[in-house]
Amino acid sequence: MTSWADLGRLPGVMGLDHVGLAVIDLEAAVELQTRMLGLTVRHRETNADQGVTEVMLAAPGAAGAATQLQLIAPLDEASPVHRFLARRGPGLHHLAYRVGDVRTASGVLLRQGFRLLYDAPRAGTRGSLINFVHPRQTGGVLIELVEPATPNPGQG
Ligand code: V0V
Ligand code: CO
Repeated sequence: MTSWADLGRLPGVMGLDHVGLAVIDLEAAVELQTRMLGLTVRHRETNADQGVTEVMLAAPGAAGAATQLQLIAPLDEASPVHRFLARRGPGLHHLAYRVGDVRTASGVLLRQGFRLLYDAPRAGTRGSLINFVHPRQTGGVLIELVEPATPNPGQG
């Protein structure tokens, strides 16, 4: 259990917000996830700043803040996801942990000696604020911190 002494030295993770998969063919990936697992599309968005087009899916009937699947395809060759696909092929790209306040969480991680990719949080899905820790510092998995814009990010 988290003790009071831990508050302020932990980033305040509330849950696994989403798992990001890098894909080449977005619609084929959506079709696979819906046909194979029955996941349903919750949201679609293009994020030019991140260089991706994305689709968020979740289990049907899952509660509002349920963990989602984020399928991401590169917008162009400058996209970090394009580099990822060229190097490693399609697959697990990042784990996104939901936090109450991404600036606070980032500060805590900085004090622990981690480097955040951005000096200030950037715009993520549905008006969220996001930042990342490089996979080199985390055992090979890109870690995203996400502060949702709304309290029930998976709904609708
Ligand atoms: C690169 N590497 C990875 C990786 N990307 N390893 C695991 N998971 C990944 N996603 C490895 C790569 O294979 C090399 O390993 C090493 O890191 C190279 O590091 P690098 O030279 O810094 O590589 P780059 O230039 O590919 O950049 C990696 C970073 C880049 C993480 C800096 O992908 C980035 O800026 N990511 C943050 C933005 C992003 O990913 N956006 C898309 C998601 P070896 O060869 O050294 O062993 S957008 C999103 O999630 C949104 C909008 C949202 O949720 O709201
Ligand atoms: Co993400």
